Amino acid sequence: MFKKLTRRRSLYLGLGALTALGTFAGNGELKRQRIFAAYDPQRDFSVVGGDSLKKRAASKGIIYGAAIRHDHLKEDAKLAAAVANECGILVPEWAFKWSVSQKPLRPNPDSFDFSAADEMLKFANTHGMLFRGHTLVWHESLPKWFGDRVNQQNAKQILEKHIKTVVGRYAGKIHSWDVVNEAIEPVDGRSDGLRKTPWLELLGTDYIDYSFRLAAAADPDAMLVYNDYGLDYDTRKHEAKRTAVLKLLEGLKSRGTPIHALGIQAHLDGEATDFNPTKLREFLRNVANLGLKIMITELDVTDKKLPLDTTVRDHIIAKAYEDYLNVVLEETAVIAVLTWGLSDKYTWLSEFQPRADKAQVRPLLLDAGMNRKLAWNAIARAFDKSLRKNRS
Ligand code: 9MR
Repeated sequence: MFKKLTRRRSLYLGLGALTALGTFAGNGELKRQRIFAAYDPQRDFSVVGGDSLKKRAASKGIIYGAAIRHDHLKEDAKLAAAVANECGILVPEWAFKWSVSQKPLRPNPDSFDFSAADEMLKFANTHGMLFRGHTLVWHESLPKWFGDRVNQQNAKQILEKHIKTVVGRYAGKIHSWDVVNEAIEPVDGRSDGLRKTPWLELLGTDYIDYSFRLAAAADPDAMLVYNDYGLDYDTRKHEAKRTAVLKLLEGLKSRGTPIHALGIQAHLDGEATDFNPTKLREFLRNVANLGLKIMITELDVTDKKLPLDTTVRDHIIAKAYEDYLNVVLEETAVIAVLTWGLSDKYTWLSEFQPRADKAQVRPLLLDAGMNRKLAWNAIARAFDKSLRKNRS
């Protein structure tokens, strides 16, 4: 799997890179070899022209966009300008969740606070962007009152009220809804692969079908998506997840449940060496054969364990983006690519996957000053190289 480090290749690496890689001393030969294999300073990440990602994607019939927090969008004019320039679709990172941080959509069982979502919809409309919803049914980001108030007697009614109210309010204005998020977890040990969640405990296995039917009734025009992570690599864990997700999708389709697309989150790892294009292609084809579209919904590449040197780090991250998207964009069922954030200034990974050396993480397309990085080039190149014709 690892490329041998030839003399020619070691010369390519140069002294700076070797010094950077030297920071890994003590972490073992295997890790060093992995980094060497991933870092090829000769790799060409050049792009032609300065067109935005949304324009490059659109010219191939693909939608590009990003997840952004409403507070960041409001407070940071430079970020807002970059989002308006690069994105053809916007998804709130927080605003549609039942409860996250200080801004709950569901402050209590009887009320809804749509202010953050409304602000983001307005921004999307002002800038001619599509708008998507994330997420209606998830085991995380539930309010504190949920545990105290929801029981087997009222769970169905509470879910129904939530979906009817939220989806109904934005009916006709939403490109797609992540109706159910992360419902599969083979590690939980159930034969159907379902994750053990409060929703499963309260409503049984029907809760997924039921949620999709409620969403379809509230907005017949929105594309309804099942969204999940851990589907990308050639590992036993990801293979089990792909198998269980396919089984779930087959079941939903066979029961006539209104589901239209799979959302593949694609939280990638810059250090991963188990990317297998054949396996990924096969999975995408299997999903497409069910008559479903595919969206890449939360793309980013963690640099948690990559060398500190930003030249080396940015190269490895860009390679991960481009290699992945080249494969994914071959599949014509893939209609959209969204990154989970746009600038390294704001990324969940700085909190969830911080670096041991405490350096700023660099998993996204723009640096903290909103300048385009190699990862931006990588994504632009993948759109440019895609052989698709604009179908719109
Ligand atoms: O990026 C999001 C982070 O700011 C929130 O604290 C967290 C909990 O709501 O969710 C993060 O987004 C997740 C997304 O909703 C679902 N897939 C995984 C994402 C990263 O954890």
